[in-house]
Amino acid sequence: MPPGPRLTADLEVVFLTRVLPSGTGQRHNGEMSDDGSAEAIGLEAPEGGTATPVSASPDAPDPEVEHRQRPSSPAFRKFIAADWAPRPEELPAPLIAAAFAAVRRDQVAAALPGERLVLPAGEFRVRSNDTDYRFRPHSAFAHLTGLGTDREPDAVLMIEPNPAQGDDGEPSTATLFFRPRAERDTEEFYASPRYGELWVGVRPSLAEVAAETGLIVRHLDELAEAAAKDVGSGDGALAVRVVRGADSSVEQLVNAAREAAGVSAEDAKTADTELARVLSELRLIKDAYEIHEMRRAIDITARGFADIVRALPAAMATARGERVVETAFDARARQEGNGVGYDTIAASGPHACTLHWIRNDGPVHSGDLVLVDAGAEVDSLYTADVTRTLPVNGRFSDPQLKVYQAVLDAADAAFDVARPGVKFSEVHAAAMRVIAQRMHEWGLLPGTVEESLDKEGQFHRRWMVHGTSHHLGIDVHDCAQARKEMYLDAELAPGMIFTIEPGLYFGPSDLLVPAELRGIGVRIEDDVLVTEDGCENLSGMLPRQPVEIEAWMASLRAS
Ligand SMILES: [Mn+2]
Repeated sequence: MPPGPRLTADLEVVFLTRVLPSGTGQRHNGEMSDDGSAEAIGLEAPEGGTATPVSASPDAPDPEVEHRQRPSSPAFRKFIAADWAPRPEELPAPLIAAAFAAVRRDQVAAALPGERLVLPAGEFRVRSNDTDYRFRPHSAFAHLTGLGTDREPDAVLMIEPNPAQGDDGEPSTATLFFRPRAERDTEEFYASPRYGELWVGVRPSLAEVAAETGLIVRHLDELAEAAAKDVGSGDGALAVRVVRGADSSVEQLVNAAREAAGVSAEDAKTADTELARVLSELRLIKDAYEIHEMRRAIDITARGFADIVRALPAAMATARGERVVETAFDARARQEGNGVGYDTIAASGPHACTLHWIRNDGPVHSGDLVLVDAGAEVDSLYTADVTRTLPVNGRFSDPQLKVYQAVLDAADAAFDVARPGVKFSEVHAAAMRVIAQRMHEWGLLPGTVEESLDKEGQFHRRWMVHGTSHHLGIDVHDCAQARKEMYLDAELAPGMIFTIEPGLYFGPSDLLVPAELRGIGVRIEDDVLVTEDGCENLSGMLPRQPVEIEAWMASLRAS
């Protein structure tokens, strides 16, 4: 997906995120059509629907209480607790990620020595009323524990100085606090929709998670005391930092301990920001496990794009064809991975000019291009991020080809410079030079190429407001808290993985561009691994050249 506002702000492009006001450029959008009127679907509009105030009565019954229908008699509780087979005694094997996570924890502890670092997995987020979103752990937590998929809600990783340090002990120790499964004689077992075994399945025991992660494990109930112990800023006291934004109750716990120790809110915030930076910069260079997982995510993604091509006839045959495209990919991502790493952009026709078009409710017409920006996330939570812009009927028209080739040339220019020692920002600059040249050749720029490339110009960016590249990994926009000197101004190094994703977007109402180009949006996005002497296009198995795309689409449709 296109880099978000944070990075583009660094690129000194401040006129982002909505290129088009809501509602423009959606000529195919089915909403608000005559057929959707109340009369057309046989409904009569209610009268006077604007003036009836509805106020909540203070005496209204609590629906949470009123609607519960779970049995709770002592006889029932005794009955449901009995006659279950014993738990398996065998412990699970260590996670492959566990050894890599241990090395990463040592790196974090070395960067902030002698401190307590608190990393929440996160809490359930409410989708509506009593229904939660599917749980995904915070990326820093996943990175430093090796736990992925939906593990473990409410858990907290704590890294702190080892009390045995000096007696040949490790300098730091890491403890995982989490909520182990409750036994069958508890109310949780049968009555808790969030944690109960009969609701969400058997959750792990302390011993099982210890075996998987190699971490010291403790019950979540012990967290509050452990997090606050010896916190302070004076001699012999311990500084503590917390990852913010993951779990408000853990944040409150840490903040209360710091406040009691006389740490100002401002100093606490500064300390936490620095922790976020350290954790973000730790992920700039991927280790062997991470590269392996990225390859898996990209392989699944490539298969998902083939599924999309096969689904295009079905997409053309229905009113909301973009949904057919989206769900074809979604099926592959869910079946082979954890899901999509971000909401798929399935943008047909002029919708391609809306950078984050994720409503995906438009039609897919023969003769249009469909821009699909999608990435599968594997169970370890590493995600691909790939975009292909495909001719719906299998053949590019001349105007489409003209735009596509310009974007491809920009991408190739970026690939040509991507190697160790080159600055991250130079990859973007290489792509932007091509875009500016083409816009000049097409007579769209108010001045010369150099005037447009100048910081005070940037006129070509009207048609590509997003950046060319972002780091990619366990977050789709990975390492986003890294300092500028470690990101945009840093030299590329082996093990970095980032996107190259130039685009051109000629909005349907853009009066500056020739009519034949209006409504055409193209992005080509690949995932790139920096090697010792250059770079590898990890998503290169998906065709990029127009003739290759046409041949690939034809072969998929023939099979
Ligand atoms: Mn991207």
